[in-house]
Amino acid sequence: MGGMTANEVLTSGENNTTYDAGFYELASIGDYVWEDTDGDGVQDGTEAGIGGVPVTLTGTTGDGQSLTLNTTTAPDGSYLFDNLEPGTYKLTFGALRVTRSGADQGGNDALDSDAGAVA
Ligand SMILES: [Ca+2]
Ligand SMILES: [Ca+2]
Ligand SMILES: [Ca+2]
Repeated sequence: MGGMTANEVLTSGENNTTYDAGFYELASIGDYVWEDTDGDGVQDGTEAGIGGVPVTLTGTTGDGQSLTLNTTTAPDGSYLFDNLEPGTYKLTFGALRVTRSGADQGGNDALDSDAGAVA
């Protein structure tokens, strides 16, 4: 996506160095809710995803706009919020009638659980 300024009149000898253009790429966050059958907080090979779990993203874009988005996990447990402006966001996972695993176990962020207590 390009951009365009308003007309700027330049007069004789003027040196205007204030015309800059900022760009950013959209971001995404996800991606998985699973049944941690051994309760160790780490996705193990035999542990399956949980579909139909409500997931809410709340936060503030980099330019200060509040944002709330809702989705539910797919049958394989996956979810994704994409096309996000850079910003600060948190995720809330719907309550299930099961116990939440401990967060940040095992040292591999691609495989660990990141959900702590609901504030
Ligand atoms: Ca596990
Ligand atoms: Ca983590
Ligand atoms: Ca993780």
